[in-house]
Amino acid sequence: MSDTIFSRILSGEIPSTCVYSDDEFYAFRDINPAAPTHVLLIPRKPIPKITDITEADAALIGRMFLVANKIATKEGIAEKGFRYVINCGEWGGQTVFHLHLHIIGGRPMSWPPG
Ligand code: DGP
Repeated sequence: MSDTIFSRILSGEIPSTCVYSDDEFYAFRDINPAAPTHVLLIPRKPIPKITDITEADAALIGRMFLVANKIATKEGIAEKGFRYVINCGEWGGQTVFHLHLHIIGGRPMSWPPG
């Protein structure tokens, strides 16, 4: 279940550009950036999809957004505005089944997404 590209990034087997790391989370630059800033923030806990979280994960997910806000500020995108995206499942465009938050900014974002 935890054998995804991101578990291999977490183990160091696949190299990545680290943006943030602590005992619960890791953040790195997306290999295929959708904007000048595109960071992926993942919990070290291998939760496949956002719909798999339970009550036991509530505080973890809260802390994930606190970390994301710190990253957005450090990346210099918080003031102008940016976008958080969590894709869920096939129709949601999820390709890697290890929960991840896209932190995307550095240019104006269009809405709705395609
Ligand atoms: P999603 O479609 O929401 O599952 O997003 C997966 C993202 O992961 C996608 O934007 C590309 C990125 N990605 C896939 N493989 C790698 C990799 O090996 N390294 C890095 N840095 N990013 C990857």
